[in-house]
Amino acid sequence: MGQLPAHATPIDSNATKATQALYANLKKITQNGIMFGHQDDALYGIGWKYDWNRSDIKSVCGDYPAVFGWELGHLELGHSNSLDSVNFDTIRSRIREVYRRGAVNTISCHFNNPLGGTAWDCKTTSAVASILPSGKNHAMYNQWLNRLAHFFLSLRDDHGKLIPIMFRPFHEMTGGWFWWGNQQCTTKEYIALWRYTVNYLENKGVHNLLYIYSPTNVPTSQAYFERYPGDKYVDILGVDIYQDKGQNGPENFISDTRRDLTFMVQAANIRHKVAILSETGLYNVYINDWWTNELWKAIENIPIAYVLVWRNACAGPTQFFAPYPGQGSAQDFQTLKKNPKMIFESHLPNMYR
Ligand code: BMA
Repeated sequence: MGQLPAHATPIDSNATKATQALYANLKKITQNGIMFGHQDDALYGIGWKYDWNRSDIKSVCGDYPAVFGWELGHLELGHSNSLDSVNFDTIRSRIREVYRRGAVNTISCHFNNPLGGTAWDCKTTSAVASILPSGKNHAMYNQWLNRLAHFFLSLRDDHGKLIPIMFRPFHEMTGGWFWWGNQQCTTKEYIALWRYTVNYLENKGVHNLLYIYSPTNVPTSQAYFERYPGDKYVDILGVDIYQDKGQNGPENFISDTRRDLTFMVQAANIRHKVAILSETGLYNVYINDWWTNELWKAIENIPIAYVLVWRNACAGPTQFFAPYPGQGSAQDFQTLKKNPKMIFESHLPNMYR
């Protein structure tokens, strides 16, 4: 442990001042409570799309989330729209708006399979190897990263300063449903891909990122850290755990989440990192008191910086993880909002100083 810094500093020694401040403040905020986050909150919701300043969360409880999630899948291909059909210029301008208001941004990437197909295309076990330095698609991967770097470097505030982003690539790697999953590549390949990606972006001058490692529901700390790229390559320890009707029913959801977050917080304290619940939710929130009776019970008294629920899709099959006006769990969400330990945008201290 001798080489670890005495306090939380980003892995990127050239991280911008605002990025360093965000990191220290993520650690600090755990003393006050847990920030609430929502994926694609500022882009669309149930029955609307791209309305400026609109948010299903705000419509229900009067305040914006403190953390806003965004998705960049298909940016790697050079497309102008994401895999969820959102224009990347729109995403950029909304990120700026969120930053202007003082809230925090996090980005995920469902990159297409470099051997063909979507992120969920898992037929091959050579996709990761194909983009590593000796792989046949290596040059193409560099091109993907160039596009990503270009986007990150275009995220600037009104004074031209870079906007800090919590970046969450290659998530849920302890599952087998993405081409970077544990059935699709070896641990060695996964770690090589992660480290290559971090080094490449840093070398391209991208210094506004905090990197999130986010496995999915795992039984032990050992399983959690199986594919960990190392303390020099990860800033934030996350985990993705959803509630569902099967194995992850209410009891298991609460106990599994508490189990994982508890060992993650312990590890984060020892390693001078930050712990979060990077993705959670109950598909279409069909339990009306899910917020206070299940989500809150899964995180209560555990010092994580934030919890983020997945998106409220405005197109395609009904898919939502946050309430909207009139939705069955909206009232219970208002109760959660009153919990002084849940932090929404208007309660945030300055996160960038
Ligand atoms: C998934 C689903 C998909 C979506 C993807 C990326 O979990 O919500 O519909 O395309 O995330 O946002």
